[in-house]
Amino acid sequence: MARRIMHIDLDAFFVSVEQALKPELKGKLVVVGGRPDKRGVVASASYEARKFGIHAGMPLAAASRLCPQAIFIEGSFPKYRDASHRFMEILADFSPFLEPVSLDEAYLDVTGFESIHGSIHQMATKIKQQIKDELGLPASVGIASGKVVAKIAAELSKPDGLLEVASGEERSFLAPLPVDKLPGVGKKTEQILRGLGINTIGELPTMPLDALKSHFGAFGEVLHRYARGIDDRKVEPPVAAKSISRETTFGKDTRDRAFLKATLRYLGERVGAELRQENKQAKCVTLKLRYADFTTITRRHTLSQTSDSDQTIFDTGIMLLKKALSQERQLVRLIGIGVSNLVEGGRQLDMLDASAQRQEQLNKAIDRIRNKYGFSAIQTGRTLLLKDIFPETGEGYKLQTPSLSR
Ligand code: DCP
Ligand code: CA
Repeated sequence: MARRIMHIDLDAFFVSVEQALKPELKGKLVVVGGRPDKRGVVASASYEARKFGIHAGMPLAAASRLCPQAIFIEGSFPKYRDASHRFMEILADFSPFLEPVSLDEAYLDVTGFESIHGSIHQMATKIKQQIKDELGLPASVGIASGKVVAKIAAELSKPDGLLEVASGEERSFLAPLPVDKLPGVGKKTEQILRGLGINTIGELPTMPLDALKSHFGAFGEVLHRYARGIDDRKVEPPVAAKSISRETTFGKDTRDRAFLKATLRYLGERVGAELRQENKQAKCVTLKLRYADFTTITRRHTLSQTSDSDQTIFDTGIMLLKKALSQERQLVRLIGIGVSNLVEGGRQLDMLDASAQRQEQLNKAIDRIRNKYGFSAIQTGRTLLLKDIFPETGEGYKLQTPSLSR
């Protein structure tokens, strides 16, 4: 039986979340990313604003020149993360075969689900309706026998769209589209293909496979397959993390111990929070350092007892840091800390002494507040030093890489 794969992508995600919270913004020229007089780029633009040529990644100043009357919003990551969680929960109610791709995008394998919903098309309509009813957000859905075609169908249907490509129609559906619609085809690949006289996806398979391979290596073979609408990749639910880590590169190389420790504390707390959120305990702590000359070292320590406490992660990190710095005189360019050899579940409370219990209660209370108000709501002693370095919430949206991956 042909597979039925859905690709669901929220429209103008950050903007739509702002509009759901403030309905007076609906239908307006809205840009999320920051004030136009600030540095920085557009994260998301409403479809109305896109008509003026505004798009994600464009400097805010340029966006404001194109459309001075647009409403510019700073945005706040915890709201988007919350909406993303609830979006994924709705999808998970429809099928257990769910693969989140980024905050606002996921694949769902719904093969064989026709009978429950009448048809896959009707199922998609229900999914869209539920996202609208519960979150107030518009979504677009593509349905096809594989991921590539489903994703492209969703994109073409935007905004608030629904497009199903019947089994057997994949190749003719793709044929008239420009080659850069295929995943992995960026500006460079597109240019080479154009040089070879290939502009549409339909023209791609007319090239001999060997010729494609000679230009693009293994990717040439993938392109040849995708262009014919063939994509057997499975929808893969996320596997539990094998390790959790956080790292940061400094704006300026440093040997300042207090600063290095404060950074380590901040990163260690992020690792600890995620560890507890996943209800895991770690057996190993790893420190990573990159020096000014780009030499990178990792130092690992095995704990005598598994732990999920910030203090243990931090203390171990500091011990490894002291040792490493005593062996190397160079300035430090990057610091990171991670945990590995993870095991399920919390410890038995009776195994803990009183102070460890207090520590555990404190960690849990901190996690609760952070979950509610965002990561920077609480900063313990040493990380206060970092306020100047991470003036934002400390969350990833400033990094412009919306992703659930670690
Ligand atoms: N994002 C970002 N910076 C970028 C691209 C995206 O911060 N350069 C954030 C804001 C987007 C969200 O990720 O709202 C989702 O990215 P999409 O590419 O899916 O874009 P949108 O959802 O905004 O619009 P579309 O309707 O085209 O999916
Ligand atoms: Ca989107």
